Amino acid sequence: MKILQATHRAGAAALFMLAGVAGFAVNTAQAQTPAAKSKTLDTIKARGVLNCGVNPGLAGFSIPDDKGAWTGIDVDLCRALSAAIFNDPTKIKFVPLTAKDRFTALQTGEIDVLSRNGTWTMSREADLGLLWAGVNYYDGQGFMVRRKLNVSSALELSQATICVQQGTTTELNLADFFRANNMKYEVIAFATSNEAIKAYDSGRCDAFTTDASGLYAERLKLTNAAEHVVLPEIISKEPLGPAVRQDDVVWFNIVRWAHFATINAEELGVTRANVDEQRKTKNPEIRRLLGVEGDFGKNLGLTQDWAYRIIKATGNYGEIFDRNVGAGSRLKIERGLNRLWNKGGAQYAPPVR
Ligand SMILES: N[C@@H](CCC(=O)N[C@@H](CS)C(=O)NCC(=O)O)C(=O)O
Repeated sequence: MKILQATHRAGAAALFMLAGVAGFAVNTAQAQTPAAKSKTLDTIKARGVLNCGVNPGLAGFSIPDDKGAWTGIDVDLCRALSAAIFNDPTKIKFVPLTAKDRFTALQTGEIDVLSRNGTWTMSREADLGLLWAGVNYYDGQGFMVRRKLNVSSALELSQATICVQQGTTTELNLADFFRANNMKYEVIAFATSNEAIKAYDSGRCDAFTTDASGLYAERLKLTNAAEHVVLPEIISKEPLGPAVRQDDVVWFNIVRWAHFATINAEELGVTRANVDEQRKTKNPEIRRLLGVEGDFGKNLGLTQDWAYRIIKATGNYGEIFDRNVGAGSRLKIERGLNRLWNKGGAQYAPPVR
């Protein structure tokens, strides 16, 4: 009898605990239901513009034309955000920032997002209190030299003078590479890329080093691009993407899903030209992405058609890449690692569901 009672009591306790757990689960689910608040999003909406930190002038990434109209892969990330928030890709104040000043501008709240060919590194998140919302360009560092130097590998650059930009991962990788290979070098570091490339062009340095995408872009500024060659070595990983502060996880999610929307659109064959037509599709994945079914934007403080707005404004990731840095641009960079995951590349987005 005693044993029975004890068992009974234990059973009741177990039941009670189970109920407690179930109750807790229900409560948490309910607590998550109301639309999450983003202070950053509220501020942007009240201000009427997105403050977007960009590179002052890097072809393919962010560059103003003579009328002050900005284009580039990093600019398009901001256009996507502006489209999702305001249903208008032009509600943006572009804030040009040097490599050295960019993180302070984000930390102090001068900008809402930093979309400036910034490499995602551990210390930039852990020490600077930032978060990378994604990778819109997988890159790596390379070298450019004068053809007449007759050098075919970066390993032949011992004793060379190298032009580089301050406040970049480029400076650090350069030091690592020469140390690891027991080579000596002289570095001349500049505050801006313009100064660095000009110094290289004028012959002050034997080599110029930066992200490979930057080599393609900066080459366009040289007096005679044909006199220069890019060496085969890629000495680092440079996952470039937009960064935000750590104080607003909902805003972080908005930036990250704006980028993912463009990747998912490419994977699903949704383009700027066919996005209206695609709203009528039976494909459930496309219907969810475009907000025909479900309301996935709501809990981020966005509308049901948030991703439709993005694709309508910027096109999918493949279109963004081609137009700015790929085949349809002056840079003509191959997709390489930036192909979709199912086409042999590294670009991958989780599903909208
Ligand atoms: N990805 C690297 C380098 C970024 C960087 O600033 N690169 C230079 C060289 S291409 C640049 O964009 N300069 C343009 C400018 O400051 O005008 C980093 O995040 O540190």
